[in-house]
Amino acid sequence: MQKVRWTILIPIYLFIFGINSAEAAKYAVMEGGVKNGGIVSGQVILNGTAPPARILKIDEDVEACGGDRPSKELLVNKKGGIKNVVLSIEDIQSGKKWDFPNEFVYDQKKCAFVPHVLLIKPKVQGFVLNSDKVGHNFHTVSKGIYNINRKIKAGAKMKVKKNKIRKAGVIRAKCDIHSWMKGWWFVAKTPYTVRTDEDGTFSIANIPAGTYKLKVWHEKLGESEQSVVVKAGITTKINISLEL
Ligand SMILES: [Cu+2]
Repeated sequence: MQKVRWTILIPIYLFIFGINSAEAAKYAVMEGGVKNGGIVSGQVILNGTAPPARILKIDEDVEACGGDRPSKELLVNKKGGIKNVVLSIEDIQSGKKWDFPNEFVYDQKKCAFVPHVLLIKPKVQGFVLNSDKVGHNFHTVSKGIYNINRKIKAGAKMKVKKNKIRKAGVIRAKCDIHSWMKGWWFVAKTPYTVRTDEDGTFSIANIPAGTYKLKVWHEKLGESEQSVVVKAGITTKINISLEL
């Protein structure tokens, strides 16, 4: 009996302890700001030729939604630059202030999520709009970050109250009425988190000198990381190539 009890108790103890130590490693803003920080900038490129975009079949509320359209799951420009890749330095305990908006807006327009990838900070408040003439059933899927399943009527909006987005991580958004509607919310762990533009370029500024892991996330190309050395007052150029 004694043996059985311990095998149950030890994992429970480790589970609780694990949560506490994760809380302790939370990001803190450096007093007086970052002095002589470095910059990491570069470009994310697709290795090889981009396949033609998948065409989304619009088979519901066509009048309000519009017709078939290319998917935004992989946006590559003529030179191979990939849009909507999120780059982040997360193993940094303290640094610059959060320079993210204090309120976000996420729209549903022509039965598509705008922006396709939303970058926000934890606990932030915001609005999910419905700019369409039809209702949407806004539904999020995440590992305990922010899960909601709610109808938003035509022209209405839903407030996401402060602290509802509990922690950093990835949230998938969908609509249960229009199956093609897919979007992503990336909740940053630190303010050293950016998203690539149309050309696949990015820049992370004001980083205290040090060696960090640069995390790379893309909805279709997955997750990876690489080491980056940041030197005081210097821009470090990094080119990243991803494969399908
Ligand atoms: Cu919808």
